[in-house]
Amino acid sequence: MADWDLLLTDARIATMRQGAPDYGTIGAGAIAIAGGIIDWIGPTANLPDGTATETRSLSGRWLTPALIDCHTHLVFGGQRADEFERRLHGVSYEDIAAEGGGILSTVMATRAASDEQLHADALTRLRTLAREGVATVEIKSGYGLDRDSELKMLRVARRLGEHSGLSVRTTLLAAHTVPPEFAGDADAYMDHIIDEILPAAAGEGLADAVDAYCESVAFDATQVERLFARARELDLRVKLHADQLSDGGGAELAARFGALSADHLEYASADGVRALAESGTAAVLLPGAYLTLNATQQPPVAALRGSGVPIAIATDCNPGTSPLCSIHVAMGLGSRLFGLTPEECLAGVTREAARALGLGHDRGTLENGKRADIAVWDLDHPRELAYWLGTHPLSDLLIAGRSFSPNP
Ligand code: DI6
Ligand code: FE
Repeated sequence: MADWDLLLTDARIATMRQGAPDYGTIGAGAIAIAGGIIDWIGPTANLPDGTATETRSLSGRWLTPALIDCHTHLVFGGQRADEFERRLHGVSYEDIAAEGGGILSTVMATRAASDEQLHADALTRLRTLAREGVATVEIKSGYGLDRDSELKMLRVARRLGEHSGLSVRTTLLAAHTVPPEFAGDADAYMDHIIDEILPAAAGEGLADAVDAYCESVAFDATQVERLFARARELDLRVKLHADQLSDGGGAELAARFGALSADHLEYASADGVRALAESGTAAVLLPGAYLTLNATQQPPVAALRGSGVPIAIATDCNPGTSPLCSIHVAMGLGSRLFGLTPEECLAGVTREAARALGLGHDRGTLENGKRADIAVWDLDHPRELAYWLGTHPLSDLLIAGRSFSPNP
């Protein structure tokens, strides 16, 4: 007879299983959890014999996989509301970057900030996400742009994973833009990343993946290719900020290196989409950046959908282009701005977001053998998650089978 730590009964369950219709719904379901893992899930009527240390009746509440924010820049110093204001007076994002503002202004603030300050500010943002049902968050570096500052950011991100109770995946984004020390010489800075920063981050086990900003204001495909080749030698998976402001061949490049994800993709070409489909690379759509930049070119959702590319959604929480710290608003914008269905939005912050982090085997759906990361909602139906903007219908968040309180 089975011996469980926790048994959840009388639940409606959106399992979000791959290929299952209608959110993979189990109408009157139960979940049995042992050792932080889902040991059994199904209709309560079929529950096998077993004993549980604790049983909770959920009174018909909806359960979904806990949410996953698979693209954030949560660790940074300062804020850039001044640039936001200037952009509303007509100055472009590219112009501000060319003046030495933009990403570089956050680099200065991040270099100047102490570890403690960075940690405290990011923890506040992490808890804000957790209050919305988020259990797993990806955090990128990219506002240090020298070895010590990039490692400082990654260490802060790792420490957040160890102390916050949430699961944090770290990504090295030293190739975010060219720092002042290498002004005008992107190739030399790329050499520095390849020879110094990347091996140091890999040596300390600080990065779960490597990212780059492939864009006219940052690095071109040839430069990123050199970085990805080195990442591959070090056994690190890659992902890419691709084709956001122009078609720089980013989707094709990401696919060529079997990237976990290609993110943004507003200007991705038909060839790019085909390449992503063939390589199994996830598309991560970032409607917060689209909205903030007042963009008009939509990502090729119909083509992505039609060719079976997994579509994830994330906040891209960053001080420049997406000061958005709400996965619910990201979902709501995904449907309103990009035409994603509420079910695609929920899959985009669960199953497909897990895939975009290389964690699809472990979380993102509610199935036997997966981590018991479960969000409990006060909702009539999970389609409401993309429908409401600005409400907090979370009733409980279980991380590895334990109720998680985001409040200290
Ligand atoms: N993600 C990024 O990293 C860049 N754009 C985006 O969507 C720039 C972030 C920034 O301006 O700080
Ligand atoms: Fe980003």
